[in-house]
Amino acid sequence: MSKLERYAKNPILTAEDVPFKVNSIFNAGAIKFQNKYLLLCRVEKPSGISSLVKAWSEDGIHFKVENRPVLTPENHQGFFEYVHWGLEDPRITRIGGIYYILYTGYSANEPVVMLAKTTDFKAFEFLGPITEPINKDAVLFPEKIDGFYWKIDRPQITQYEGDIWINRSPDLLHWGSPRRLIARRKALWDGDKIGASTPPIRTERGWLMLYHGVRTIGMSMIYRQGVLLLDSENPAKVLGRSNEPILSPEMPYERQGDVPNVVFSTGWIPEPDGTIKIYYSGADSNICLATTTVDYLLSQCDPVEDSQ
Ligand code: BMA
Repeated sequence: MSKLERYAKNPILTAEDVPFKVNSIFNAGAIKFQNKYLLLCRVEKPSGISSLVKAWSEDGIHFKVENRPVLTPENHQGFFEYVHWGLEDPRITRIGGIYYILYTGYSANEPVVMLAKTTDFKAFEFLGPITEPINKDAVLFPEKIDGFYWKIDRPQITQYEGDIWINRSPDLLHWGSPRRLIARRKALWDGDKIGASTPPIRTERGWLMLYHGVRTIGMSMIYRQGVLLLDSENPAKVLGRSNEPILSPEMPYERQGDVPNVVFSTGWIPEPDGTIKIYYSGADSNICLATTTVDYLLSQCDPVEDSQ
């Protein structure tokens, strides 16, 4: 395979596949757990408030959604005030035997990044907000680098503007040494807002991850996916960035839905043969699959100028 291919029968999950009443299912974190593919999906209830539900698969394509959400605003005792309007857009990172979930807590306090951890995806420990508002689209690196945990997130200047930042922590709770990782590129596909999409994976050339870029045209905000390559030893150093998106809304299920013209990924699963399954959502209304190779994504990373 030389490039990225959408699964022919996309979308792989829609609201009709959810065994309880929802408006939509989208933006799933993804991981392999006990030899199965696990998606932790955002489900928006008819009320408009989102929770997170698990969906399981043997082959990474055909998923069965569980009967009820596993993470809800109501089960966030002690932290309800940060999530009472919903839990959104989970990203999963495994460090050793522990699975960490970074997700958006939405409330009257505006969006913050929340952290929870689990070893079995049944019992979860809530560690609460790990940023101030407004911040979202956070991903955690899967190992310590230079003695620290590292995360990437997106503090927002306004509702419509924000760059991607990186910071580090000795304990996953206290974060510091923030650096701006990459900025928006005015007039390009990622000119108005950017954010981390998938947790970084280690490759022979550095840390590889997907990010999303937004370009606003008239009333329309178009969300696309690009790639970033970061230095293995110093992830605050950017080695590569795609000048063109690797995935753009083209298909009807990406163009039409609750938010038109959106492709948005929050999870991917690398396979031992060098292929990688990218789970993404079209138009905030479904879950889709695209497959590519790590080599192809690396080939899409263009050299960067210091000013980026
Ligand atoms: C982002 C987040 C995502 C959403 C995307 C596209 O800002 O709110 O949850 O999928 O916009 O609408």
